[in-house]
Amino acid sequence: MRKKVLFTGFDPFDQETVNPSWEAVKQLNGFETDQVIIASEQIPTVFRTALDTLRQSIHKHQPDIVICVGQAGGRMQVTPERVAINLADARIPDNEGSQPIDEEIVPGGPAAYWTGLPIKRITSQMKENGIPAAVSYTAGTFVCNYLFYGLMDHIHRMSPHIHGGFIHIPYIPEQTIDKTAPSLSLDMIVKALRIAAVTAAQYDQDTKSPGGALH
Ligand code: PCA
Repeated sequence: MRKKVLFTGFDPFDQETVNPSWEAVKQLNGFETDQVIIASEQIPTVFRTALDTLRQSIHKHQPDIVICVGQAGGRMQVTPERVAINLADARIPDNEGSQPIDEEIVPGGPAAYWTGLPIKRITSQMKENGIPAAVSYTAGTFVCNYLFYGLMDHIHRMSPHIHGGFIHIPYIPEQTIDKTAPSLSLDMIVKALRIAAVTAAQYDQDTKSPGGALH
């Protein structure tokens, strides 16, 4: 059966004029194969509003799979995230000026949630298709981790049939003209996300293959 996949991307933050997560996921809106049909929505880089918008998008699209995507400037690879932690600890203010420090996202909630996506399979499929990719074990403590934790909390409490998770992506080249930082082309990022959607639609379970990090 064809699976409905909801992708989300963020609006630009931290003085950037684009966010590659939104640039990429908006290209996937309406994409269909025998296995998937994709819808995309934009999420504000704002604590609290981000989660409200995500919940509304889930309600609107009734997806089988939710993949939230965010920019991780400085990373060299596409990085499916393994774990979301119950901590908001912002180094910079969000797009509406709030900067939570050492706050629990869900007071009294579990310290962490695991991803619900087959991230090792997704990562190896990306690499087989020539895309630099690696599993990540931290989504940070800013709005991306906040959205990821909120997504997993929503799934655990309200919609356990949904498979959900988070993927961080590098800058795109136009963002690095004046920076010493790695980037990946938008085409490659779009291809990586398409692979993630199809792989998540094919497999509920991950493989048990080596892939951990040494540090
Ligand atoms: N990246 C930020 C928030 C929005 C985005 O695209 C993060 O990694 O938290």
